[in-house]
Amino acid sequence: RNELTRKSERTYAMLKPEVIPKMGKILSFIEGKGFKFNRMMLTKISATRAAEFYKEHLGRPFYEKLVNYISSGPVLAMELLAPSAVRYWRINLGPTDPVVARSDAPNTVRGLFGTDTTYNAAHGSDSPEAAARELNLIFNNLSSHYESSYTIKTLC
Ligand code: RTP
Ligand code: MG
Repeated sequence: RNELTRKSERTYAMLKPEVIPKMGKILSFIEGKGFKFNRMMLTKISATRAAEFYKEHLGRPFYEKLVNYISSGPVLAMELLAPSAVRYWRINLGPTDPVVARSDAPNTVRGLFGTDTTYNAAHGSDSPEAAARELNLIFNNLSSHYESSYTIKTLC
């Protein structure tokens, strides 16, 4: 009929400290794209955990600034569920630099809510393996709400 059940995927999304005061608008945007909020936690990440989280960037010129920034205030940690969630969330996040996003992909989280390459509103895992690592690191063994199927209402 008009519902399809597809295998879902999980991704790790995180609203960064500078957008916490306007998280409602961003959550509406995410909800409007059809993601399910599977786990969600407003939390502060310690500098040690932030360093572990971003260890792939160790040695890059922006690494320390990034770790300091992410551990400087509350973040909204989210497990999002959707078909092809990793790729779908990266598309909706937009380019790393919000200035680029505003010209190339304006209707994205970074295009709409980001400021610059450091204050770029949100994070998204870049692969299912990265998502699993990041979700474990941030949520430990907190339970998930939904099952791993995802029902899509279609117009056909
Ligand atoms: P993310 O991991 O946060 O979803 O972003 P991304 O894949 O688009 O960007 P990535 O290359 O993984 O970089 C991770 C975060 O580091 C900060 N960054 N600053 N040149 C810079 O100052 C610079 N480059 C990257 C950004 O906050 C980026 O999201
Ligand atoms: Mg990345």
